[in-house]
Amino acid sequence: MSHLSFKVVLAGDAGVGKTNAVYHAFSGENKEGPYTPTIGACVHPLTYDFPDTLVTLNVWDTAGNPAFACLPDGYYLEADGVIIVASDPNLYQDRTDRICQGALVMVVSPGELNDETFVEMARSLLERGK
Ligand SMILES: Nc1nc2c(ncn2[C@@H]2O[C@H](COP(=O)(O)OP(=O)(O)OP(=O)(O)O)[C@@H](O)[C@H]2O)c(=O)[nH]1
Ligand SMILES: [Mg+2]
Repeated sequence: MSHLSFKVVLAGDAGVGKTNAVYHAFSGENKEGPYTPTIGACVHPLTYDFPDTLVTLNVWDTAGNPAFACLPDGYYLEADGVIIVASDPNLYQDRTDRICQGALVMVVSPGELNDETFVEMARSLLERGK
């Protein structure tokens, strides 16, 4: 059994449900309590068991509120994948093109980010890494 790890940046607008989705993917449960904006970024490992290979996504859940994301470019360094959840993905796409040109990019509409998004990213990175 081999084990691959990838850095995935989760980027997008404030309040679109990025942190809630990571919490659900990690625990299988909905996050309770009030909305708490992410400050900077929180890294969460999500591990998926594919045939012969464990894939860990180290998900960098970034702040959507610009007031809490004063160094956003640095978060994208060395990213293998970027998930963009935004009404206008261009801002995040431009940054991806500038900082981590080779990253695999998935654009998701607000409200459509779910467990399957992360599984699909893990599968795609695994396929690409072979
Ligand atoms: N009470 C309140 N709820 C909000 C606000 N903005 C978003 N929400 C709700 O909070 C939930 C999403 O929260 P998160 O998953 O933490 O959102 P996020 O994308 O991680 O947001 P950031 O960390 O700020 O980028 C959704 O259910 C929203 O409806 C707000 O300003 N006030
Ligand atoms: Mg958040």
